[in-house]
Amino acid sequence: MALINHIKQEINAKIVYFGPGMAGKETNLQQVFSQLQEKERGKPKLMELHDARMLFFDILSASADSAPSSYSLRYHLYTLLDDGSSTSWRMVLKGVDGIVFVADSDPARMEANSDSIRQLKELLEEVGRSLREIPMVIQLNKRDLPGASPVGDMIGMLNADTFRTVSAVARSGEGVVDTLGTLLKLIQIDLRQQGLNVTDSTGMFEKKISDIFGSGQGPSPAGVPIGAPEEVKTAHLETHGQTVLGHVVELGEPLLENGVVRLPLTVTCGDRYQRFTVTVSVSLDG
Ligand SMILES: Nc1nc2c(ncn2[C@@H]2O[C@H](COP(=O)(O)OP(=O)(O)O)[C@@H](O)[C@H]2O)c(=O)[nH]1
Ligand SMILES: [Mg+2]
Repeated sequence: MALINHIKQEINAKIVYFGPGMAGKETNLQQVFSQLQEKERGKPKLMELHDARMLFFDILSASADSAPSSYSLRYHLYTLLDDGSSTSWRMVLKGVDGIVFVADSDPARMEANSDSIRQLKELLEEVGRSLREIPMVIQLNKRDLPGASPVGDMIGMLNADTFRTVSAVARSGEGVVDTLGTLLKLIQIDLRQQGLNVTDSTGMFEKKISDIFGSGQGPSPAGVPIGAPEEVKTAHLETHGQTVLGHVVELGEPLLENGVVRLPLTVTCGDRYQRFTVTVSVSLDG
C-alpha cells in the first residue's frame, strides 16, 4: 500500500498510532518529534476531523550509506488527539502501512483496551484489510503506574501473542523508540516482501534513534518539543469514486493550507494503483 515516488526515489509509508483515549498516543508522537532535528522531520500538523483532531508529521529515513539503487523511506506518523469516532479513525487508517497499538496498563482500562483492538479489527475489515497483513506492534504503556496490570495478563486479554509487544513509559520516553524501531523493521520486511528495494534498517533515522536513546534508556532531549502544530483545514467538497475507462478514480480528503488546495487522487486499475495530488492555488482577487 506504500506510496512510491520514483522521481525522488522515495517510498512513503503511513504509520498510525491507535488505541483507547488517554493511553498515550499523543505522548508517543511528542517524544519521537522532540528527539529529531528539523532536517529529519516535517512540520507537525493538526487537522480538525468530524469529532477529533488528527496530529501528523513525517520523518525521513535517509540513506547516506546505502546503495544508490535503493529507495529511502519517509514515514508519515498519524494519530487522533481525542477519543475519535469510527468515522474519524476510518479516515486516519486509510492506506495504513503499519500500526502501533498503544495499550494502557491501568487495570481500570483493560476493557477499553480490548474494545479498542476490536474496533481496529472491525475498521480494517470494513475496507477489506486485516491485522494479519499489516505490521503491528503493541505497546504496553504506563508501566510506571503502581498496580499496573501484569504484562502476561495484558497480552492474554488483547489476544496479542502473535504480535510484537514493547513495554513503555511514554511520559519519560522509555520504550518509545523501541516501539517505533520495532515497527519500522517490520514495515521494511513487509515492503521487501512486496518486491521493493528499500534501504535497510541501518538508515540514518534508525541509527540516530539508537544513538540518542542508547539501549532502551530514557531520552536525552535533542530537538525541540512539538509546540503548537500548524492547523490545516479540510475543504468542503463532495468526494466519491468514479470509474473512467476501467480505472477507478477516487478523490481523497481535500486539504486546504495557506491558500492552496491539495486533492489526493488514487487511480486504481485491477490490483495496481497510483496516487496523485492535484494542487490548486486559491486567491481571493480572481
Ligand atoms: N503514568 C503515565 N502516564 C502517561 C504515560 N504516557 C502518557 N501518560 C499520560 O496519560 C495522559 C494521556 O496521554 P495522551 O498522550 O494524551 O493519550 P492519548 O489520548 O492516547 O493521545 C496524559 O496525562 C499523559 O501525560 C505513562 O507512560 N505513564
Ligand atoms: Mg491527549
